[in-house]
Amino acid sequence: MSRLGMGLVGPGFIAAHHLDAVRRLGNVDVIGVAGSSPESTQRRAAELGVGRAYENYQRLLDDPAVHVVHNTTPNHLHKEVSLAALRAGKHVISDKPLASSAKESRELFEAARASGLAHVVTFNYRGHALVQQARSMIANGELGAPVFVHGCYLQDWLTDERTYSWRLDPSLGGASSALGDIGSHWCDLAEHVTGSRIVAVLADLHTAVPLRQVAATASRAFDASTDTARREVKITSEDLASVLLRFDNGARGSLVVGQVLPGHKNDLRLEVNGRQASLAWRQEQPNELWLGHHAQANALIAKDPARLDPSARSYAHLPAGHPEAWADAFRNLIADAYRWIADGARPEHKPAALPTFADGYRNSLVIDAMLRSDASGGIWQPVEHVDE
Ligand code: SOE
Repeated sequence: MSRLGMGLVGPGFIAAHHLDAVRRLGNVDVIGVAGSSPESTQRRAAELGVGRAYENYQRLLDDPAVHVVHNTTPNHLHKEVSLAALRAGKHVISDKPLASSAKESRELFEAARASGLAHVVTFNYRGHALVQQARSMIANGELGAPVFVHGCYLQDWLTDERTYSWRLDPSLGGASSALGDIGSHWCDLAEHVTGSRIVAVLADLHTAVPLRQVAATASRAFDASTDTARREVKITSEDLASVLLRFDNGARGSLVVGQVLPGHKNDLRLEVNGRQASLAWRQEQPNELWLGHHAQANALIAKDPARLDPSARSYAHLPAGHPEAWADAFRNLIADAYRWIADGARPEHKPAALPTFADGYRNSLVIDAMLRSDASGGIWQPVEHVDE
């Protein structure tokens, strides 16, 4: 198959970035989109420059021109749409978190594994060249054995109590809010970069803004609503989390997550300290990787394809001095997904950096263990092992 057709279900905020990434590939045709109502789908299809607006997602799945389904629906619809797509014989690229709960994620993982189709979850921060550089340096032993893995994912778009999102409603967003939305990215990144698994967690969760004044129309991530008519809504899911971590290689770690922290826009930071050296990467400065030493000068590695490890080089497309960022990393993930699909989607052909439903399921188990730990009043909880 030389060209592939893609269809997208859930044409909201992130959908535009899926389409942008796919359009940059060259061998993929954007066939159509399906949304929550025929009217809203028509409008979004026009805004996004997409030819077909399906009446509902089932019509999209019935279309033989669609080989790959991008599932960018709100979390509570992930399972239904991804399962239906797999049953219709379509490859699936799902937004994170994989589903609303670990139980649902498990169903998706098992269905995907049995399907022989490609299954991808958008832990897109893996797609940065310097993230791949960090991963290869650790795998090559350049840091020595990792002993401490720590960092944060901090945002401020939910600071204002007049801002509301479906992510805060457990029936739409799932059991966790900040952890599922962004803590999930950090945990995936920490495991991917270190090549080790989080096996136990101790979590303290908190809702710093327990009452919100909700406008008639919900605001999108990073936007404030301008509506004036409002009602008060009680929030039960966490907007802050502090977590201690244990990894299967014996490393210890910690993570802080928050979405109500003024000044922090999309502040994801990961630091790994090995016995010989340390490294740190920051999402808002993705073209630099900090290297820390004990008995020699510290260094900054710049994103320069000529100086990167061969496994990281293909994730950098521009020469030194030309920054690449969020959208480029997202495109790298989507490119890996379509490369895998074009190669027949066999497990042995999966690009090493590409996150699958197995990663999405394991990630749900990590978040689930954090929720259990907090509910138990602060007791360490093991993370269930997944046989992939
Ligand atoms: C909002 O918190 C959000 O858009 C997340 O949903 C994305 O996954 C993250 O990459 C950026 O922030």
